[in-house]
Amino acid sequence: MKFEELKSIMNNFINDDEIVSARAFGDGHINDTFLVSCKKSDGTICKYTLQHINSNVFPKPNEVMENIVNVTTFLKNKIAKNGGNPDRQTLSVVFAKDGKSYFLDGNGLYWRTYPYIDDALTYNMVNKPEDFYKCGSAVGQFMMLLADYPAGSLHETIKNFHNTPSRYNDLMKAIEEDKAGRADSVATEIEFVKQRKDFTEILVKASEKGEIPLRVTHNDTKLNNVLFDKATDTPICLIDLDTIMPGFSASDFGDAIRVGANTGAEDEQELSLVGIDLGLYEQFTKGYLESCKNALTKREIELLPYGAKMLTLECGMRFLTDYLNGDVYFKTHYPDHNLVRCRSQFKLVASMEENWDKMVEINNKYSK
Ligand code: ADP
Ligand code: GN1
Ligand code: MG
Repeated sequence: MKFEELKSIMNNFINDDEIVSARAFGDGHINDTFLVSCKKSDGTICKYTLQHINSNVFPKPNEVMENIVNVTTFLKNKIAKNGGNPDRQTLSVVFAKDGKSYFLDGNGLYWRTYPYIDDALTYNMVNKPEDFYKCGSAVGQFMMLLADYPAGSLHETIKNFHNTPSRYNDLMKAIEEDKAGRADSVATEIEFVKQRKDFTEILVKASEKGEIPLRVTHNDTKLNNVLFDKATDTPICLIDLDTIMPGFSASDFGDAIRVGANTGAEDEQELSLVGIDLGLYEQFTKGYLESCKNALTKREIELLPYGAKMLTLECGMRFLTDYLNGDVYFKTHYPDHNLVRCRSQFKLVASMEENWDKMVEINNKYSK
């Protein structure tokens, strides 16, 4: 997008500041993110993250923003009470001049902005094992901070988001419809999923039977949604709050493992590089359980390794579904990108299956 266009959108949020630059940044698969820099009349520079909310993915962006305003307000109060920095340890919504938490432009696009959190960065892969230990604590703490948030007041921003059997059905429908004419070429991947149909039901069935509670969860805890402090390499906060909804602890645990404990990238083409790194799995499990095991039930703790495999399988299924539908959901950078991502996820699932006993052993070690 052109600078002038971004500038005119940003002008709906901020007043006298002079917008000096705007550029696309970030590796998210859903929203369009821009870093906007402004120079105030007194010469100080301030930066904002401007995002176009993907309304194909989030049909009701106003509800997404209502959740985010309420949750971040709640978090800010808690963080301040705990002696933390509420402007840095969670996102802050910048309200538009008309008082709304978003701006709807003439083309029907929804925009929102947050102050850019400076001296921070995100990773697509883990740099140092201890960073992933700290990441485990951050994910556990996030859930703890929201333990007394009124879950019933949250909008479900994407229906059945981590309902894996429902994702399975979406895939079967996509195979049936075969919109992009690609189903024949992915018979191996389809078979891989079909063989694991019963597995897809484990978390949802446990919930239906009342074995595990619904909690307020982030639901998108992959590594690059954790903002790290540049100087200390310590997580500052979880970002990308669009999918905060009632969910399972195992989903937040699992999605973080899916990305952070993979020896390869989410879209690694060389599948021999993809697998579960048990050292990193252990680091995250240790950090996560230290921060929240007292609040989790025995069954929830037991199901954490299942969450790791579930979220990896589910994400692979979602990439495959999108590939079959003609790449309409996730941003892709080349024609087979979704298929490459899917294969990398399935390779990781297979690696988890090979190392299953060790994953369970690690879980047992830190649950005591
Ligand atoms: P998406 O839904 O597309 O993943 P995100 O909200 O995760 O969008 O933002 C994309 C990237 O932009 C993040 O991974 C992070 O690197 C960066 N980012 C987003 N918000 C901020 C912020 N407030 N401060 C600093 N960096 C940010
Ligand atoms: C998307 O927005 P981003 O890139 O952080 C997706 C997640 C997937 C992830 C796969 C709203 O996350 O569910 O796990 O891609 N977000 C949404 O990398 O669908
Ligand atoms: Mg993101």
